[in-house]
Amino acid sequence: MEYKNPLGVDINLETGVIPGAKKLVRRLSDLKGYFVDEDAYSELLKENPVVYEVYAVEQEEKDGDLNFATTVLYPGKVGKEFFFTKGHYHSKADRAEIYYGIKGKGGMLLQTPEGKAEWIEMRPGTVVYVPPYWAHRTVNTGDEPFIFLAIYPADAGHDYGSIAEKGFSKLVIEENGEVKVVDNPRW
Ligand code: M6P
Ligand code: ZN
Repeated sequence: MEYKNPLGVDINLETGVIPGAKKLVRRLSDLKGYFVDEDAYSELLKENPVVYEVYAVEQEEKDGDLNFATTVLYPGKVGKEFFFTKGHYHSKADRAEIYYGIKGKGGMLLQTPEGKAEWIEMRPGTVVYVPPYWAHRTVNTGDEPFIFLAIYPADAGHDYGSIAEKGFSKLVIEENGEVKVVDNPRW
């Protein structure tokens, strides 16, 4: 039997960086078609800000193993819509996931394939259980980076397809200085 080595790493709780992790950067240009207000998207694309960064420690895609990753989701809006992660189902759709809020303010939109949506607010210390089959997207509703940890099965995979095409049935927007979860007119 070959055993893998255990690993302990310290997440920087201010920056979200995991030393030695693989870093992925998503800019606004990587989120083409994701935001409802296309004019606001084109305008902000001139600056093409970083929307989020992911620091991932991933294993081979094998049943039984676990991956973990932090995400640093920057504050910002496209029109009224707050910055968000792409959002995905798992390629193995029955795989669950756990999120843990580290810094900043935001929440998670979850959705079943039939379009039933849920919004869960997240603060430092909030644990969110993502059940099997639910798509999930995080949203930064604050004015500082929203940082959280995710732990997910190594064989879960990411299925971006239907979210990239249709989005979620709900949008998270700012209206009159308030955070609102409203129906997506394009759904
Ligand atoms: C979390 C995890 C990752 C995911 C990342 C960004 O860290 O769920 O698996 O990649 O968020 O989300 P997305 O892949 O939807 O852009
Ligand atoms: Zn996931």
